[in-house]
Amino acid sequence: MRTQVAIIGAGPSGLLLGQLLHNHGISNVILEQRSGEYVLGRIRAGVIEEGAADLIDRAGVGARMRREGLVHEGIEISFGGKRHRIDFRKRTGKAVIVYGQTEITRDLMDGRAAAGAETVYEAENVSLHDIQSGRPRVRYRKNGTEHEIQCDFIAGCDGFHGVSRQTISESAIRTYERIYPFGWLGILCDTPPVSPELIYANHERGFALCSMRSRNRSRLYIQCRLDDHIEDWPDDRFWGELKLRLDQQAASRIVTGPSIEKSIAPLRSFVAEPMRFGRLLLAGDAAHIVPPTGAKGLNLAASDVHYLWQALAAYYDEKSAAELDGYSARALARVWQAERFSWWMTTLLHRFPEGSGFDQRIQGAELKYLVGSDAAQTSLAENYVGLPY
Ligand code: RFL
Ligand code: PHB
Repeated sequence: MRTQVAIIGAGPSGLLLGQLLHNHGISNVILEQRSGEYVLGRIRAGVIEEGAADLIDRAGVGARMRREGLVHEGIEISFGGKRHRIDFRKRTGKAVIVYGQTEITRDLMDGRAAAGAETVYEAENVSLHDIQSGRPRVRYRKNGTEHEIQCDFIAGCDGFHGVSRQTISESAIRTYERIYPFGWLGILCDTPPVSPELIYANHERGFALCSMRSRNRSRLYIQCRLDDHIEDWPDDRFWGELKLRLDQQAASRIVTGPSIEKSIAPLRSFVAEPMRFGRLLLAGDAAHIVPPTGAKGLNLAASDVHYLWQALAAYYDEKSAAELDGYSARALARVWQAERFSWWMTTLLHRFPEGSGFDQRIQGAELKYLVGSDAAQTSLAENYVGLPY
């Protein structure tokens, strides 16, 4: 089989890139190792920046997000028993949309099916070949038969554990990493949100986040130990712990119910440089990871895809490789801004097990500065709603 761009991975990066390329007349095939159902079963991001929302519109699949997504014009930061609102609209003129990654993925899948573009689910043993040549190839196995795709470019959109980045020789890639000494325990629950806006709580027992998916579905997280297991956290214990970490008013508004999903995620910052190796271009979690505190992972995947599809369009429309040559540097400049913000939010809001009294006093001072300073609130707001592409 031959196509112009072979895309590895049908997460948000791969599906969004595929749709934008397809709409522009650039042929592509997506290879995904899991089933479509499995991909839709992963509960992940919930906050969409305006830039990412515009790109989803541009891909032609934004109608449901615009209809059902909740526009949020601020967040609340809770510490010392009080909540403080950061007003995005006032500080930046912008807002974010709360709409689940699962729903975006579903909309992109539906769009792709309607467009008649090919996705191979349950593709096994995907391997990349000749990425430094002008004629790269991808091989995979499906239902016991070996297949090969010849293409002009390979887009590695296969997440942190994918095969694309691992194909690159170690001497050609440089990685930067921080692993945080805690995780997030998250539950999804069909109960109304604690508050109309997201609450990010700093508490001596650890961080907590009250988020949502809709007016009757809550997504809640608490900081947990890295060696905690799901079985250690029956629903009652989760609700009890969340209550302790919120201010009294928010705690009194919690409506408990059985969890419909529960998972533990470790927190990590990671960047691989560069993001291009010959004819292989990395995008999204395949190239970088942020801790979820800044709600940036999915949004960074979208900005990578924005730069990448424009570069590929310029290559095919104008026979110019200049934008492709600049892809890695352009994408990484924005990646590092989001890495900094996500690291800062994580450091500001979590309890570090090894943290000294000095560290805690500095954290307290930073929180007080934030809620007392217009400049500090503007800085948080402009990063949270998303820096320009
Ligand atoms: P994905 O979503 O991991 O998709 C990669 C796809 O590639 C497939 N794959 C392969 N396919 C073929 N062959 C192989 N060898 C393959 N190896 C892997 C995988 O099956 C998968 O389908 O990466 P992508 O598309 O780059 O998207 C990135 C986002 O999913 C991620 O950044 C966000 O979910 C991060 N994130 C959040 N981001 C936000 O912007 N806002 C948030 O509020 C937010 N909250 C979160 C999050 C991530 C979380 N976890 C658990 C990681 C909250 C959590 C808890
Ligand atoms: C979520 O709703 O899953 C969510 C929201 C904000 C974050 C992280 C996760 O910072």
